[in-house]
Amino acid sequence: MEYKELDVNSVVPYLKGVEKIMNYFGSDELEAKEIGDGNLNYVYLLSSVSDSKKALIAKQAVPYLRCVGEEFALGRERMTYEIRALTKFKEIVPEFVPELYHVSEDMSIVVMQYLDSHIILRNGLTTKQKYPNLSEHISTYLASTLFKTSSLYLDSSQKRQLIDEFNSNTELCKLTEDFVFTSAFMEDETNDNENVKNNPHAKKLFADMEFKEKVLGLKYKFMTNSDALIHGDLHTGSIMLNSDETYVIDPEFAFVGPFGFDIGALIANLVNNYIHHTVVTKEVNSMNYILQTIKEVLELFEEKFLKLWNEQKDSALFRDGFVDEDTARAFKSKFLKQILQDSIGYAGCKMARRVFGVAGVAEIRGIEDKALRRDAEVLALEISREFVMKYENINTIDEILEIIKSAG
Ligand code: ADP
Ligand code: SR1
Ligand code: MG
Repeated sequence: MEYKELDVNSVVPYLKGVEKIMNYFGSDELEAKEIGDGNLNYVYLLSSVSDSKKALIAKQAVPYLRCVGEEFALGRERMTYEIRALTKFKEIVPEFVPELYHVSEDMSIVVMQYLDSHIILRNGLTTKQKYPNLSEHISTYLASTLFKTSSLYLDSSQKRQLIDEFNSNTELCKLTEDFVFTSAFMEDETNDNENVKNNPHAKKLFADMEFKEKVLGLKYKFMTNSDALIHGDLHTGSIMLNSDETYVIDPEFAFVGPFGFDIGALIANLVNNYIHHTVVTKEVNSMNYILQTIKEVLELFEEKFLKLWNEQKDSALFRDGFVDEDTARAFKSKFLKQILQDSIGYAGCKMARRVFGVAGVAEIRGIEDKALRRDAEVLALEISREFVMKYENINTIDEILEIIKSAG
């Protein structure tokens, strides 16, 4: 089928032509609403007029970047990678990935389970919600997806096949190279230039060569480390949950990249939320909950990743009997410390890019009071700088928490 950009009217007739969707809705009359709040794509909620509980989500990529407009061309092939990643992650951690009903690379569309009783984690945290299973679920998601797509689990040819399947996601990797590691740290037309103009903090950041040198090192690792299949955009807007269930959506930036990148994205966005509560709501309970979540996620990730590794005898890297137990233990411990350190380096870049770069986060850019917004930005810049300058020397999770708590 030839690609056609859908809208709220044409999405229904298109989906009526898909057998599996029709089996789901039967003869019900359907209605569609566009509910996308992301930066890139269109998301339609398709529901039965007579029974609103019968509903699905259709997400289509358009050949441009939605948050900028049609003048910013962007290949719709990103949906091909989202489909592949959803499918792969569904194999590994089915409980954390929505059910897929229909995918079409030609139409750059995926139709999936409507998460009707789940909300975006960012919004939940901002409104002071607590999620008893979040750390447990997301640490399992991270440990399983990262370990089982790495050379610590796959054999050499499986790993190369995975790279072949994902590593032509060129345009979205380039978006990250540009927007996470570059433009937000220098004068650039895509920045939030209203805020950059006459802003001493922007001037200081753009001139901070020590910081930018470290960012270059992290960007280089991002471009060259092919550790595991990563989600690639695991901020708190890519997690939908309630008190029982957690789902990870939107893996269109997926590619075989560095272990620490998804962990770093999550930590960065949790810290941004912590900053919001510090500056705006002054809700100590929420701040403590976020700190505790960061600690639990990092601790549980290490524990679960190591457990998976200890259960795996042969892989592209390890051959049973190659080293003795003490050597293996020491190697693994050093390896995990490196993942922790890199995660914090990436977290620093990801926090700092949200201050002046394109696509800010609601917790900071959405603060209406200008003075409070400036306070939040300064705090974000302080923590991100500490993360980026110190990441190579971080030894414990407590040191990370100390950086966050002592800022300001
Ligand atoms: P983008 O790729 O443009 O960032 P997302 O995949 O993040 O788009 O989706 C945008 C929004 O659509 C989400 O923030 C969420 O509100 C909604 N959404 C996406 N997938 C689902 C789903 N399966 N169930 C319910 N809502 C969803
Ligand atoms: C202009 S691209 C903006 C951002 O949106 C996505 O969610 C990614 O984080 C990307 O960097
Ligand atoms: Mg997206």
